Amino acid sequence: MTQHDPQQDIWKQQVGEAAAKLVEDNMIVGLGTGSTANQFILALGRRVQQGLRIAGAVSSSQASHDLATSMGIPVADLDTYPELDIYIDGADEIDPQLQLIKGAGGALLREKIVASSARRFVVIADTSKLVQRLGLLFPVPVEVVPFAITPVRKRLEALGAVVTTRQRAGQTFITENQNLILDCAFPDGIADPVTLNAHLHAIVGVVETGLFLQMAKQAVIGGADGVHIIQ
Ligand code: ABF
Repeated sequence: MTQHDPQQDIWKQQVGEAAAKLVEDNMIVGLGTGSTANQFILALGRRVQQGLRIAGAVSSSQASHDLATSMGIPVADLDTYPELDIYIDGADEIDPQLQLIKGAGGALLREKIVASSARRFVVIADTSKLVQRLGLLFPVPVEVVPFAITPVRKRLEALGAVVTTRQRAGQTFITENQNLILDCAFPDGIADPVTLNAHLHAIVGVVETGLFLQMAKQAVIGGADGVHIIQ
């Protein structure tokens, strides 16, 4: 894990504001999860209060739903809006091809569902999230059906992963979908994310992985040199 730099909070705020400017009148907007996505939601809320009229929003977590609602953003669900114009969310790692590791916050399944329902997925982050190779800083979170946890763990270990069951506050972490998360560390990083993701998905009992590949179209990155777009 990288060390927290207070400057990062300012960069997150800057990318949140830049991302909110990508939202246009009458768009249906997907809301990500995490501290960077929160800055986007706050900035979008301020724009809505100033008169931006979005058609609706869909949230990837209860926390983002609650924050958005408190800002006056009209949040509905995928039954109401099965297709979104734009999805904006953070990430844990971003490589030069805009392949991502996501899910440190535990919302990866809903994040991936909302991202895949959007015509355009924009990832937002500060420069600490940029990596040359995925997997060196963060494990890959794998969401698993509780009934299958032990056989799935063995199969993940057979793929070379160092597996930890996600805990929070001393308890086994349970996702909003009532599943568990196995964090899979790959000490040398991930040489071929596409093949790894295919192997992970082939394990029965795996619901989803935190590898978001060929999904993000654009990255809005904040750092010492200001806000940059990568695409
Ligand atoms: C979500 O929040 C997750 O997919 C990712 O794990 C995390 C990033 O959080 P933060 O912006 O707080 O670093 O986007």
